[in-house]
Amino acid sequence: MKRIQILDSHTGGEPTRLVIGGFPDLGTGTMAERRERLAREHDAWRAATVLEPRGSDVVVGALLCAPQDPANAAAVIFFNNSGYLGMCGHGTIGLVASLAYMGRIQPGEHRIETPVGTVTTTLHTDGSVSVRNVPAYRLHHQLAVDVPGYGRVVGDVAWGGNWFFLISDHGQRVASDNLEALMHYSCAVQQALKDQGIRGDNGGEIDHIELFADDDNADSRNYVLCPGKAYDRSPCGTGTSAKIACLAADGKLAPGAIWRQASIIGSQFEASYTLQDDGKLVPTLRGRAYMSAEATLLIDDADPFGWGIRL
Ligand code: PYC
Repeated sequence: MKRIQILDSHTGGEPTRLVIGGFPDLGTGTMAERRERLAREHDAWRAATVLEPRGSDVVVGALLCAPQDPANAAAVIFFNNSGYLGMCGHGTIGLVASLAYMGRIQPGEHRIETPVGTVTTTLHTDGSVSVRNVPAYRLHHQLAVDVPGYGRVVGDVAWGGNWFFLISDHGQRVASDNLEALMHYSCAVQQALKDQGIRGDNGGEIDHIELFADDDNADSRNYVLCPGKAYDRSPCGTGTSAKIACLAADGKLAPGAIWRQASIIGSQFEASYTLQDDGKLVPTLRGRAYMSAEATLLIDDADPFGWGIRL
């Protein structure tokens, strides 16, 4: 019997399963190198943790690692049903809440290493968490893609810790009673980007699709398709960062101004940005996670689905 120790939380409805023990040792190196080693040599552990029958398409896994720099609070590798993520905003908020639950951190600032850079988090005394993300930027403005079944779709390509295609003019109803249509549309866009070779910098796959609509209680409501055909229940921290980069590029959001991004289920993140001396835009997101489980996953060697159901 193999055992994996986990803490589950959710951030605005989006689950994070933090692995605190049981995975193979990934050794030393940068978080990008350790993510590569996990993917290449130990991917079965990702699958066992987040796929059915223990997990589901919506669960985002987070492997807690020792930081390279001992001054940092932790290091993390994010993964899901289809592979590995760069950064994850909701997951970082879940990680910080979990570290607090474990008694490993107190309110204050804590730096976390990720495969795409180190982020600075703040655990506030009210339990909410701010994440000063990696720099975000818009790569393409109003890029047209031909989407079979839907025609010409125009959107921005932006980096917020993952690659996003952001669409405002989509003709879809961005509402929680229209999830099937939103999934169909966003998957078609995702596939069209892939088929037409449209990528981010360094060949990065644009694997997140983000649709926007007006919202009565926030500045905007989004629907975010994540890789693996699951939609984000939270407003998506990296997606909100990408949105902030586009708003700033359009001159629609000033440094320090608050942007309230609602998710498709009505949960919210507050976001703003600062400009570094080198001109890079650094988004900060604020949200809250709640602990939902503390458990040990069991993998029985005799179980034909013990390492997850891979279809
Ligand atoms: O919050 O950045 C995020 C995120 C990425 C995928 C799911 N959530």
